[in-house]
Amino acid sequence: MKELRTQVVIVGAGPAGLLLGHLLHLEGIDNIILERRSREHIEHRVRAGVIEYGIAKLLVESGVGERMLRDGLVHHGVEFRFDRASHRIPLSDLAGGKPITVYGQQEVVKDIVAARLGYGAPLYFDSEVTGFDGLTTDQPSVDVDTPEGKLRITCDYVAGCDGTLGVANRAIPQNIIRRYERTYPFSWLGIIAQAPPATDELIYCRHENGFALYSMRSPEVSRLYLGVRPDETLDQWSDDRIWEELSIRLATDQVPEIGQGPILERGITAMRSIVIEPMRYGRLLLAGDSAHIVPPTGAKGMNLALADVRVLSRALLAQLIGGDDTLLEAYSATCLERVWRAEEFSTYMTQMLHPSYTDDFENGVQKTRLRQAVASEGAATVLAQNYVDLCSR
Ligand code: RFL
Ligand code: PHB
Repeated sequence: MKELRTQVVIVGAGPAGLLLGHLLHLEGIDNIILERRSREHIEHRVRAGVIEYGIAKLLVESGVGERMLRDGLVHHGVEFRFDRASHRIPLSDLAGGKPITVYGQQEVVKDIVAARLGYGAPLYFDSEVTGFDGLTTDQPSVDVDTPEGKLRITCDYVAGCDGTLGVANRAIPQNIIRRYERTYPFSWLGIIAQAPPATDELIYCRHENGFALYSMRSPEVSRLYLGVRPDETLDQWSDDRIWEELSIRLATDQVPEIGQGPILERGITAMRSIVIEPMRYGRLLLAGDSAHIVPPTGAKGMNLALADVRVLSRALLAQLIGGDDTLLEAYSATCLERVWRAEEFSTYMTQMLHPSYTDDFENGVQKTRLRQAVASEGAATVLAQNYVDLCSR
């Protein structure tokens, strides 16, 4: 078995692992990133699209935001549709002038991979972490299956950035971990379509048939979602049925119909909330989806993942360069305070926009919340500030 040593082993090359590796590299801390899948796979995995103001700033300030500044779509407002009417929330006006940027997660991934390969820091693809040893000692080690054979890496710290289904959160003993979980009675069917976006801003829509979301990736490509029942499968949704349902749900009395085009990609995602406490076990630190999941309605998952590693990189720097443990000791609590705010906001958005198929009382409450969100300046301001920059602190 081949053996290596580094300061920080990072499990997973999603947004969290890649940005952590990059921030540590900028501070001169050696790290190795291990990714189970291929480069091709992670660079084409279509997921998030909305980048908060402070997170966009973080990417720019760390030198990986150039293409996002050029190709990202800067939005100052968002639309809510219900009862065939359209209402605009002027996000930037209500949130101190700050905009959001619409830029695909896989583009963020490509930008950080390119930077890392450019300066030659280690990033192993097709390399799966299979286990850990000594997590509560000061010399933990990580076992990896690589295409060249087995590898053991000893290090000072391990960062578990390997998503919900990874190995890191499962390495924390059951009697230490507390897991909070909620599932929702619907999923999202998402498509990417070769169709110019019909509007300049995202549209969140509540219709009696279910939720719909109109988003985009570029002036030629739209990203759309339909709320569906959790047991529905892709083979029940032909292209024609998807477009028909989108136009029914998104129809209003004021604006033209949405544009259609060939569907390039499709997928169904279940909606869940998960929080794992604490986000640390000895020398293992969890970040991103390995520690928490939010339903996508608030557009917070990638933002939270990147906000975690901003905190974690500073804490590791203080420990490894300055010998100061204070930030690392506070890491879990610092992140969890924000994570719970994001869970609250994502729950609020999810519950307000997905009609219940069984509970009409719930539907009455939802509609009242939606009306408040667009008619009350107080409610709209809270929504805008959470949507645009929840991860600033
Ligand atoms: P990731 O991106 O899942 O990356 C984890 C990586 O770890 C690898 N891995 C391993 N590698 C080595 N050894 C092992 N044993 C391993 N086990 C796993 C995996 O292959 C993977 O590459 O987690 P990370 O970095 O924490 O990033 C989190 C985000 O990906 C996620 O929160 C967002 O995509 C959520 N999300 C959204 N977030 C937003 O901020 N804004 C949005 O608009 C938004 N929209 C969305 C979303 C997620 C969606 N889906 C499909 C879940 C829309 C959707 C539809
Ligand atoms: C997206 O563009 O993929 C997107 C936008 C807003 C969300 C979720 C996903 O809330």
